[in-house]
This record gives sequence, C-alpha cells and structure tokens, in this order.
Amino acid sequence: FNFSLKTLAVTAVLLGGVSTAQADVTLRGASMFDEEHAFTKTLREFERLVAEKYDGEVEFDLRLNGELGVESDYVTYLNQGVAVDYTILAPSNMAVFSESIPLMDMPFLFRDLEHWDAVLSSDALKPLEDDLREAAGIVIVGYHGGGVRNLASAEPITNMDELAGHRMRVMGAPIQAQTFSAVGAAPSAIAYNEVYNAIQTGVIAGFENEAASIQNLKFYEVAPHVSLTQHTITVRPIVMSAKIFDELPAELQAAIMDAGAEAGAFGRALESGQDGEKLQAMIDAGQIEVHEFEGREKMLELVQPVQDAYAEELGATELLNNVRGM
Ligand code: MAV
Repeated sequence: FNFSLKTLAVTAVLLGGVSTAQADVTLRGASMFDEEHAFTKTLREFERLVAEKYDGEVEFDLRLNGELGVESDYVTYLNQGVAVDYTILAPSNMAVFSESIPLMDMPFLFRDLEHWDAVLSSDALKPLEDDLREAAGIVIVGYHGGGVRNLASAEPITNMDELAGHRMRVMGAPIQAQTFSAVGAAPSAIAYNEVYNAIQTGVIAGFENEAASIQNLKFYEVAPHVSLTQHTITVRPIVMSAKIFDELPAELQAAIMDAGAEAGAFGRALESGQDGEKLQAMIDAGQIEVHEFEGREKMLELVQPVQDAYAEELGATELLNNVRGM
C-alpha cells in the first residue's frame, strides 16, 4: 500500500513535468529565401514581436532557402496543419483552396504605392480573408508586400508587339493567366522552383517578378532583361495554419495578431523602400538591363474587363469597385 502511494506521487510529478513541457509552443516557419530577403526579415521581425508580446514560452524554427519547398507546397501544408505553421504567401499561390483570394494580388489592381497603402490599411479586403479562413484553413495575421513586379526575360520585351505570343511563366491562379493572355502573351503556370530551368532550357522565354526575388534567387542569370511594365504592387499576407492557430492559448493568438500587423507594416516599408535600390544594385553589378515598356496604358485597358468579369463571377464586384475607388 505504502509502495503504491509513493509510485502515485512520482507519477504525478512526472505528469506535471510533461504537461509543462507541452505548454511550450514551437512553431515552424518557411521561407523560399535566405536571411537577406525582405520576406525572411519580416518573418524574423514577426517572431521577435510575438516573443516580446507573449508572456509564455514560444519558440520559432524558421526553415530557409526553400528547404520545405515553394509557396504552392506551403499552402497545402498550412491547409492540413502539417510541416509549416507560418509563412508569407502570394495570394495567387492559394487559388487551389480559395478562388477569391487572388483578387488581392491581381495585376493592375493598384494605381500606385499610395493607393496600395490605403487599401492595405483599410478593411476592404476582409471578405477575402474570411473566405480564405473558411475555404483554405489559413489565417491572415498581417500584410507584407510592396515589391513592384516587372517582366524579366531572356530577350528584351519593350512594346505590345514584342509581348505578343511571349511565352512566360505566371503564378498558379487562373486570373494571372487570364490577365497575361488578355495582353497578348502566352502564359503558363509553372512551379516557382522550376522557372529558372525552364528559362535556361528555353521552355519559356521569361516570367514576371519583383526585384527582391530576382536578386535573391539569381534569376538575372537566365532572365537579365527587365521590362518596366510595373504591373503589380505585391500584397503578401503573413499567414498561419488555422488548425495550429486555433489550438494556441488565447494570449498567444492575440500576440500573434498584434505582431502580424506590426511585422507586416515593417516589411511593407522595407520591401517597397528597397525595390528601386535593388533594381539599381543589379544594374550596377551588370546583372540586369532595364528597358522602358511602351504600352502600359494599353495593357491596363485590356486587363480591366478581365478583372471585372472575375469579380462578377465571384460576386465581388462591390469589393472591387470599393478598392478601385479608394
Ligand atoms: C516572388 O518570389 C514572391 O512574390 C513570392 O511570393 C511568389 O510566390 C513568387 O515570386 C512567384 O512568382 O511565385
């Protein structure tokens, strides 16, 4: 009798130890880039802020350089609540789970940085966030972004004639392919980690991307001609898996939402501020040649009806008009 009482006491102590250990949370993140890229810096700032705002123990295990794949992989992981708990994603890479989310990063949505900033500081995109949570199991905790996307290609593309039939890679959302088809190009959706090879082997003639990523992943080696179409100002949500988020203590959830908003603002200032510098750095290093693009107005004119039709199909006409009117 005596003996079993002792055993009980020991077991209780052990259990106590185990449950304390379980209260310590480790979250795993993913970035396709190294420490120098704005996405990684924003995720680091997010981690720092969560730790600062939360009283309990939380650890971060951020895997860099595409160790866990590319964004189209992360989306599946977040949806299933496995392998990746937090990251930064292009909305157009989440189209498989939510048809409406790519609206927030479709080309030619924003007139300029001021417009982009006004929209991201408002709650205009809230219905898209709600759909994403519902349909994809992904929670937006903040907004990074601010890169300007241009064409990057093996040969210069300087006007609508040269753009006609241009074999280029686009992100997986149908609206991306529809947009570039409407302006006369020949887009195909190819995984991001296959783009470099596809250009090198001539399967495609180019793609479109922002300066930070062209530089970080050395795309200039195969696509050194950057044509200033300036068709997109990026919106890049900091996201978490809802399956993981919903299991966290309420105080940690609150810390994450606050940290996400602040880290997003930090990241947007960083990437939008660096965009021109990064282009210039690549010019100075002889890595890229930059070309003016004649016909941006024409592109815009051809793209608007595509945007209208997409929004109408989603029942998001009011949302789109609201964003345009800001
Ligand atoms: C850039 O690396 C980023 O905008 C990233 O979020 C996208 O996934 C990627 O381009 C892409 O084009 O897929």
